[in-house]
Amino acid sequence: HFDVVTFGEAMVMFVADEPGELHQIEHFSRKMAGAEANVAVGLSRLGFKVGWMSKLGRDPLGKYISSVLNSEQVNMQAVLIQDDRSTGFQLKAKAVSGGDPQVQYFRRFSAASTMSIDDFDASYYLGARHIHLTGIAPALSDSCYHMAESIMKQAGAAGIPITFDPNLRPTLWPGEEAMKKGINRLAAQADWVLPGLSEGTFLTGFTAPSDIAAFYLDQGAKGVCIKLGPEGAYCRTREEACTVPGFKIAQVLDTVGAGDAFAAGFISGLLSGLSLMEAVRRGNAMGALAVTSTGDSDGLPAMQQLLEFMNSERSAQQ
Ligand code: KDG
Repeated sequence: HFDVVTFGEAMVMFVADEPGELHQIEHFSRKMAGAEANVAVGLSRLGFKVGWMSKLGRDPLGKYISSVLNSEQVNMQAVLIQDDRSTGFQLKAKAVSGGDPQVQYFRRFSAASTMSIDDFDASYYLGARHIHLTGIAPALSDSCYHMAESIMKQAGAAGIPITFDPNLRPTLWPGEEAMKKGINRLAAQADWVLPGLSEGTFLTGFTAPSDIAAFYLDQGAKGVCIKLGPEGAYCRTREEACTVPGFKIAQVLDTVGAGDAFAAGFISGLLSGLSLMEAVRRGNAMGALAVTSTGDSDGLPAMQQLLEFMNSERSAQQ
């Protein structure tokens, strides 16, 4: 049995080696991207048993993703090969002064977009201690949306806690209203909703973290964590609320993947039975470590390294 199971699309990511617009770039470095796969890698490095459900094409990009996730010890038993489709990829610009870099996807009609609940054995995910979903996989196709909904329903009935990161990707949806409706419908079935502040504002119409949290608590969530970037995160359940300050980072290289790192840290805290504040603090520490590297998951630490980072920061603050 797994500690955590997730599902989604992994892509090969070609990150520009030099600054400039994507059409000008001559040299790229190859990495792996994909929000759910990043969370899987994060949790696996922290020592948890993780399963990832997906589809890849029978092509060199798919082989590369398999080899990365195998070497990260993410379980690949529920990764299927779709012969008539390709593995998706993306180009990413070099981030300038620590912002969000330009990204171009090549993932339409990808192998992963053909995922359907009937392709997977329910015992793979229903044996897990925890399930993590994001709003990206459900945006890939109707069958992927249905798969997310169905997993959430089954997990809810089986009493398996679910975290849901909205991870808004407007280019994957037919329009903003469809995205809002589609994401909120899934969020209403999650135990924990983990939006960024601007995502939460878009989805609920509220600007204050406490109001965004209240919106999802009213719909049945157990807890809501709103990621505030360098300011840390605000978390609220029915019983308590806290703002946990972020960790200071000398040089922010690339913010993509910070939310996934937060999710991995926060979930690890839940699984280890930490208090809400300590789980959020772990999420913040993971997010801080993730922004110090250009790959989405390169900066993710092993448990020992994470605890050392958190301890050194604690003493720096005292
Ligand atoms: O959260 C990071 C992801 O955005 C990145 O790894 C790529 O999954 C990805 C996406 O769809 O944008």
